[in-house]
Amino acid sequence: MKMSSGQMGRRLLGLTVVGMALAAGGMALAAQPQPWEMTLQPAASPVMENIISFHNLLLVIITLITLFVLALLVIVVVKFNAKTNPVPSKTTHNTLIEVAWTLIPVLILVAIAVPSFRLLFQQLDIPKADLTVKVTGKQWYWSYAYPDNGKFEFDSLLAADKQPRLLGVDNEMVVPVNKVIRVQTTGADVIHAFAVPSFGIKIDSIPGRLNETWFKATKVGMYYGQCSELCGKDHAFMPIAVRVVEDQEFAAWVEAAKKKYATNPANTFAAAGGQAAQ
Ligand SMILES: [Cu+2]
Repeated sequence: MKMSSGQMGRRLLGLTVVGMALAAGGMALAAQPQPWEMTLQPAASPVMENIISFHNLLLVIITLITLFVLALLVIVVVKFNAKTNPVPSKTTHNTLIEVAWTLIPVLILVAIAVPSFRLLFQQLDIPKADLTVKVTGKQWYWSYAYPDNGKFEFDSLLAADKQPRLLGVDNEMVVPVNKVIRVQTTGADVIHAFAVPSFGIKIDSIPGRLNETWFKATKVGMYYGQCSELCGKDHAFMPIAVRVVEDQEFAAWVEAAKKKYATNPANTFAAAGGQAAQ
């Protein structure tokens, strides 16, 4: 990604303005791609916070390695070109250097592996869930079922007239703040993938298989994601919109949703008596 210093300055200014707006707006967060965005979307879950700090650590390590290799290349080009060094040395072995260039990269990899595995375990070792939402990827929309809250299910389709463009949907997935949400996902037709960057989740929705992940949203607000597995012609038009709300608001939404979706023809979950049907 190449940017002129002017663009960089504008980007930094934009970030500052966004930061100030977020601070002024309290805890509500609207996480979506921003113009001139360079970094990851802001974190709204413990896993994503750790993904961002791991990413930043790797960025430092890889920058130092790249600068070191660049420095070596410059030294070789300047000091050992045919003009300045007409008679090359015939050296073929140097034990000390060979041991160093084997051991140091190993140590760097071990240093990276420790936080990497810690993060992997945090993602895969699902804590005791407060709420389960079953997400089914379909061509080309998502269905959300709430087996713990009255077993209703509803479809969530792209709403062409809604903002943000290509991310707004008619029926959002709604979850309570600061609760462990277990996401179970499957595909009804082909492979889709359920991904919400701010929660640090991305998991394949595979027909005939139930995949599981989790998130704990730490800030109320709107969060957007997209299907992340090429699934057909409208792959780009099946966004994921998650509204994170306070507990009471969630309870009120559940009551309304039970009535609203009771007669939903897509509500195969309740119709099958709670047995997951596709
Ligand atoms: Cu898809």
